[in-house]
Amino acid sequence: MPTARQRATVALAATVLVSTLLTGLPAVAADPPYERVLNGTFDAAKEPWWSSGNTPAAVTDGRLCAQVPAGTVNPWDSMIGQDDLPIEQGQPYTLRFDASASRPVQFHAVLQQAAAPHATVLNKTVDATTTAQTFTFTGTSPVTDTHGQISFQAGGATEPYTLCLDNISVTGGIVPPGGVRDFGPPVRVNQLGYVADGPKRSTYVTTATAPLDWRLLAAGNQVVAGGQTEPYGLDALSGDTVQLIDFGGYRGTGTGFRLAVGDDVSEPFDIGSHVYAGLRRDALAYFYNNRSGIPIEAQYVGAEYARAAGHLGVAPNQGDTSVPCYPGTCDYSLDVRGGWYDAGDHGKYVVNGALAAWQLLDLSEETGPGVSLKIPEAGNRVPDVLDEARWELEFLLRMQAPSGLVHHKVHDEKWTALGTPPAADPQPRYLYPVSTAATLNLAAVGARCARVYARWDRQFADRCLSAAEKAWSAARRHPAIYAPPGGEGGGAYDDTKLTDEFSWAAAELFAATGTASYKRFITTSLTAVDGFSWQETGGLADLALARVSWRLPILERLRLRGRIASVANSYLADLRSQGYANPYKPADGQYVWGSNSATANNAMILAIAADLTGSPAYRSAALESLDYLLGRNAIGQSYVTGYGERSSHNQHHRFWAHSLNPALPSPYPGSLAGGPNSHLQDPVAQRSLQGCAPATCYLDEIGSYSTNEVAINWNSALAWLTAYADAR
Ligand code: G3I
Ligand code: 9MR
Ligand code: CA
Repeated sequence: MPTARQRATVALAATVLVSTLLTGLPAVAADPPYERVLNGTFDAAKEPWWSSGNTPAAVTDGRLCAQVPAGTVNPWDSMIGQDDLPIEQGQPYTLRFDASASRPVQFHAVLQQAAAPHATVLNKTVDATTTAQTFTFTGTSPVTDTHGQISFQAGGATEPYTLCLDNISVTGGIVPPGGVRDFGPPVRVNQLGYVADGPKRSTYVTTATAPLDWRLLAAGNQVVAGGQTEPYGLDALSGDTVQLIDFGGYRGTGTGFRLAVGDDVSEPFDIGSHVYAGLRRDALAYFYNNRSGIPIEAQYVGAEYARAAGHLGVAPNQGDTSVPCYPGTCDYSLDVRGGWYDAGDHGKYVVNGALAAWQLLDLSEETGPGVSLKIPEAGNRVPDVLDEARWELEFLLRMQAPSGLVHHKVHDEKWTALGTPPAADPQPRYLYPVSTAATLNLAAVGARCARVYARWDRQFADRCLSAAEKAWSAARRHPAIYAPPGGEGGGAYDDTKLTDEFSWAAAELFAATGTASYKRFITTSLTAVDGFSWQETGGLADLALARVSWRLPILERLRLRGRIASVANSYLADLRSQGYANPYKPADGQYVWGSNSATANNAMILAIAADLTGSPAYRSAALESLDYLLGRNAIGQSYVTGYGERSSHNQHHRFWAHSLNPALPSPYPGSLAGGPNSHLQDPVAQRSLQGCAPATCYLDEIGSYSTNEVAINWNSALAWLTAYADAR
């Protein structure tokens, strides 16, 4: 995990800024000169510095040292560099660095456009000796480009040598890091729309402290309702001073409404009973689009999104049809075809896959058969949402070794480049070792599968149950096999606390079978602070029991309902106490990776509490949570592709990489971005979001995987919530 060392990088660059994270105040950029490189001091990590494949580089004694090979021709045949430095036309830049080499050598220091025509700010010859010296060069940029590149070009050597660099700095330019951000109109609304009989609120960013008049405008601009704003004050997590607008008294429906305060006018939105009808389908279409091992056909998704099947062994793919264990970990191969790609990458990870499949199974219990989808299985008499979940379940079953233990994940040896469609991935793929967490995830989702599928396909339900029971016994015999360390080419999904996984699996097995002996392993319950996630599954035990409360004695049933209601109360309070209503309010004031899924999952808990208690306040809060995801937030961003005027459309994805390659499509409509992440865990976020207020730490850029990736467990949460919002 990159967290610790990347935090160090952040801390370093943050010295030029007044950090919101520390002061709680909105970010204020210091005056120029601005530092343009990241991690120029190599205190811990190498990233985001890179080097040519023939020039291995590593951090040694706090410097970056590279092994420059002999026998290359051009200076750029052996490089060390960093990308995405912004350069501005007519602005002077100063490059400063320390360099030494294992023998006296010459190399080039270059600041230029990364891509053709490579317009150059400076290109200087450096005479390095065995003693470190400081070099300073200046130049003026002939162009404006956000993709400037600093490189040290050492090609053309006749003998190999070691080149060490440190304290690299590039200063210049007048645009503050990250540029000037545009958050759209200060009247923030749900840019998709409001459910006719649901809550209708908006947040207005203003320094005014007294109530103001608001107007609701219909499509033709006529005022159809009006009232007074309610002063709120400083919203801590955004740094905004806001007022609230409640237009719930308006009973009309239609499209193209806008809210206005003075001259400030919101983005347009609808009001209707079925504003989520389209999104609930698209949120589920995410899964077909991300299937592995099957062609994605134009008849279901349109020509633009059609693509060849990935990882069936057709060149250049190596195929998931017979994947060997990671060298030295076991001596067999498994057929682990199918399933969904996890996210923007081509990995398939059992813990996350199980959670996402579980959420679709739970959705089928929440709303019944649900809507029909454009998938090959449509019309087979099984609800389409279950067909989709089964695509993943079949893969999860394949990940089980004969011992009953389950492999943690399958992924590429190295990360492929963005813009690589699944079928073009040439990397070797490996099966990574078994883990107790993956095993328990299969036990849990397998048990849920057995219960849900019982009325649709008895045979499949039986397969699910026997795999689940086998997994459970294997996990009992091997309770502490932890996920292997991250490594290259795939996510870690690491977890060293498994009491929650044992408890969830036991609850699902009890729910499926009624076998009392599982009950003593149910040791966790839902808590507001943990909610649930791929890593923290303790709360899912209660959500499992809630589906079969008839199996519990009356007293236990009442307690269960009380626990879920008390968590819902807490989320309700969190939602009401924020300027931008949101049931996610992290206690430490920091947004996590995938924060949008925390919002959606907490909203799901509110919805389940509404089901259990009949309390309309919980349903309202669940619906109001969608406002946050769809634009009523600190940056006026709809985080769902294709829904809202200002919607995310550059998410991190290897096939939906239109922003890098115009021949590839943008993300499919209905794709949820990960959302604000305080920890700035990628170089793009580190460069552009220094000092961001937690709720604003988001960039709709393809490179920002820590704020702007898509993922199966995030879209499953959106699918669940939008289906709920549409069904009631
Ligand atoms: O558990 C700690 C918590 O105790 C702490 O308070 C909090 C704040 O620091 O951090 C929590 O851990 C976080 C963890 O997710 C669980 O939420 C880590 O900081 C955070 O780095 C970690 O992020 C995960 C990320 O991978 C990096 O491992 C995301 O949840 C996860 O969604 C993401 O998943 C990636 C896959 O690795 C690869 N495929 C794409 C996918 C989506 O981006
Ligand atoms: O693309 C990867 C994304 O799916 C992951 O969530 C992320 C963190 O594990 O890593 C991304 O891959 C990047 C890698 O970590 C570092 N080199 C650049 C990769 C992005 O293209
Ligand atoms: Ca856990």
